[in-house]
Amino acid sequence: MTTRTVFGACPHDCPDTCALQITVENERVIKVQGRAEHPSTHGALCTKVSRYAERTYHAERLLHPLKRISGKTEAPRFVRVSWAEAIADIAARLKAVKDPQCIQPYSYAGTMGLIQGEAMAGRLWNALGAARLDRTICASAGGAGLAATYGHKLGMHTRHFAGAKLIIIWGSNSIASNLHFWTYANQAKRDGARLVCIDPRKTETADKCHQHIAVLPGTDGALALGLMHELIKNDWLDRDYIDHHVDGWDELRGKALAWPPERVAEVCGITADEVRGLARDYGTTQPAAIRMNYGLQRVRGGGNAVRLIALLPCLTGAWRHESGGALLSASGWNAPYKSPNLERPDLLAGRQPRMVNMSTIGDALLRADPPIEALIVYNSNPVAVAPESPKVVKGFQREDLFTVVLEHFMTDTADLADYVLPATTQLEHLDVHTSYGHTDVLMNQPAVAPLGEAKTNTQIFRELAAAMGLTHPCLSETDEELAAQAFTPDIDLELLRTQGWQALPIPEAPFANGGFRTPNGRAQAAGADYVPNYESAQAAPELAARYPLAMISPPARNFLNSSFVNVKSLRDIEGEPLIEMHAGDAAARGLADGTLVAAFNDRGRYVARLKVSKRARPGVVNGLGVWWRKLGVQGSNVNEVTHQRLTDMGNAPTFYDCLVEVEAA
Ligand SMILES: Nc1nc2c(c(=O)[nH]1)N[C@H]1C(S)=C(S)[C@@H](COP(=O)(O)OP(=O)(O)OC[C@H]3O[C@@H](n4cnc5c(=O)[nH]c(N)nc54)[C@H](O)[C@@H]3O)O[C@H]1N2
Ligand SMILES: Nc1nc2c(c(=O)[nH]1)N[C@H]1C(S)=C(S)[C@@H](COP(=O)(O)OP(=O)(O)OC[C@H]3O[C@@H](n4cnc5c(=O)[nH]c(N)nc54)[C@H](O)[C@@H]3O)O[C@H]1N2
Ligand code: SF4
Ligand SMILES: [Mo]
Repeated sequence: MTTRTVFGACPHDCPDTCALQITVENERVIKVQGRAEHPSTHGALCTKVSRYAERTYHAERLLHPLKRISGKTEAPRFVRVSWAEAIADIAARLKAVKDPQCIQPYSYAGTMGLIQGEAMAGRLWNALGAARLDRTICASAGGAGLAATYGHKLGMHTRHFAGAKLIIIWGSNSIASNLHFWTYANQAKRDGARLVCIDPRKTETADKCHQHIAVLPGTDGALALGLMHELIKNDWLDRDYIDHHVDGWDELRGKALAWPPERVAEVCGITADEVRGLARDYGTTQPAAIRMNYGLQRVRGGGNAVRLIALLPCLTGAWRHESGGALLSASGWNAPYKSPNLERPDLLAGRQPRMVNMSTIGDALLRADPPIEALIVYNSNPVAVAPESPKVVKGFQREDLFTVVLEHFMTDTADLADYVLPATTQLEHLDVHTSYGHTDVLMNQPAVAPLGEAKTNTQIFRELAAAMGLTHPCLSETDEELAAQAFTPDIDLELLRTQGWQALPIPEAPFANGGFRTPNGRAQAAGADYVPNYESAQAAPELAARYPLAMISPPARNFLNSSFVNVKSLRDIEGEPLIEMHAGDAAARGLADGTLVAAFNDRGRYVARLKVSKRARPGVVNGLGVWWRKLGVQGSNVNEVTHQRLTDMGNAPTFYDCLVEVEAA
């Protein structure tokens, strides 16, 4: 028996980017663990990725190319074909598309790796002049909000949350989605810090905080303005910090003064005392740290909400402390170390192909002019995760659309493909990673050979490029060669190979003396304001009368977006698709716990099991996501009811800005 250990990195869309220790016995992975030596991983993985071997060796793993033999609206039937046949046919089909802009790539963060992500794919699309994809589905509203305020996506060190005396966890179910941050928050709690959670849902994280403030979805901007109102009225401001490091304060001050606690309470669905109490805590405790997550920016005013919250530590001078300030994303810290040329934008040779927003892929497939003729999907499951899925499905069902899906499993999206190509998992390929939670760079070494006939994304794109007659030498570079070009010379690849990660040098208290990454170094407050939800009693009273319940669809703890839904041991923990509802709302509708119900609106119907639960506040239902439609009830998932309208900044989706009614199914 031979046993060896391989160093890896978790590929998932999660701020923690854990360092993995993979045990291989007789060329089979038998264990995936967190590395004890890596400071932020400290030997612990979440439940999901502890099951990564189960996912990789899953009986339903795709192991050879498949070609569709049924119509797009019929039950999907595929036959096995050889790689040679698949590549030749796909290349011919893509070459037959006259305007290359009608070839549409669609990818997101199935893997966050720079190599299996866009390194080779981007080269192929640039060489072809294929349409570009605006990758907005997750974080671009908050990203734009941070950039408008601080000049870049920058924030506190995660580990310094351990030294805070007050931590506000704002729009984040950290225990489920940012476990390694929670370890630091918990350490602060043991050392006497007060923890406050702001979330419409009473999450497992809210359970562990001293206080939970259950705002209505999309009202965080109003709450932030109300806190500012109290900071001003009680003179809890750091005037010196504001004078030296904030632009636009007079304007913001005027807006905040229009938000006394009573007005905030009414808009946010909380009490005026909750606003006053939180303002007192925040105004009188140092160091105070705010952990935002992307949950709060999936609404119409998401960008502005992030702006207003990001300004709070500028008003109290919390940034003066290494354990004070705010964190939404740390990715701006590693951006200077990434090579801008990895995807070879020079291959575009001056062309500017059209850009399609991934968040409105339903409309794009049905309405783009000229139409999308070919769609290549990798690292994503849009039929399950994109908003307003009735339209997404309809778009994918177009008989004149040629769709190729690179996948590990037969997902809802793969079901609608013309070709399904088997891709390798993180245990079978090389990659390099940055993180948006911590600031280390990591390498993932392949632990075992590809399973079956699976190929890396990069290899599939190399073969397609060659079959299409594209001869630029950069289109045949190996994964090792790509990894060597991913970063600036400050990153030591040898260290990544031997140690597995490299920590980047980041200032401990980055904005203690201002120095934001805006042109004049000052945080920018001008223009930030509260924007109500599209679908709210305030903005759409007639709609709210018909559909009185706000629905949010945050991630289920044991899934990662739609990944792992097909891993039985994890699906067994989640049970079945649930809609959580407050007892009062259930009684008003005569609905009993455990009933099969439908959440519906003009767009669609999502069928799930009703859970009457203290986790739901009055007026808000929680449809935990994101199930595969075909593993859900009656082939539906929560995106049946979401819509395609975009956020105020960053062109992002507004998944949590969604009104429904619920009835027995
Ligand atoms: N287990 C698990 N971990 C994950 C993921 C997963 O699917 N499962 N997804 C990963 C991804 S892709 C991302 S982007 C990250 C972050 O992903 P996020 O989507 O930010 O996930 P959460 O941390 O669950 O935070 C969302 C929280 O915001 C709350 N929320 C919803 N609407 C509002 C609102 O209007 N205001 C406020 N204050 N709160 C609101 C929800 O109830 C939920 O508890 O997590 C990653 N980690
Ligand atoms: N209603 C609602 N919808 C949501 C959200 C929500 O909170 N509510 N969250 C949104 C968010 S934050 C995000 S980030 C998106 C996420 O949406 P996606 O990025 O589409 O994420 P996943 O659903 O995890 O799908 C990723 C797919 O990539 C595949 N994959 C993984 N690694 C590889 C690889 O190396 N090669 C190939 N070819 N495939 C691979 C996986 O098998 C998986 O099927 O969903 C969004 N959708
Ligand atoms: S906590 Fe996040 S980074 Fe760590 S193993 Fe789980 S999904 Fe991966
Ligand atoms: Mo995300």
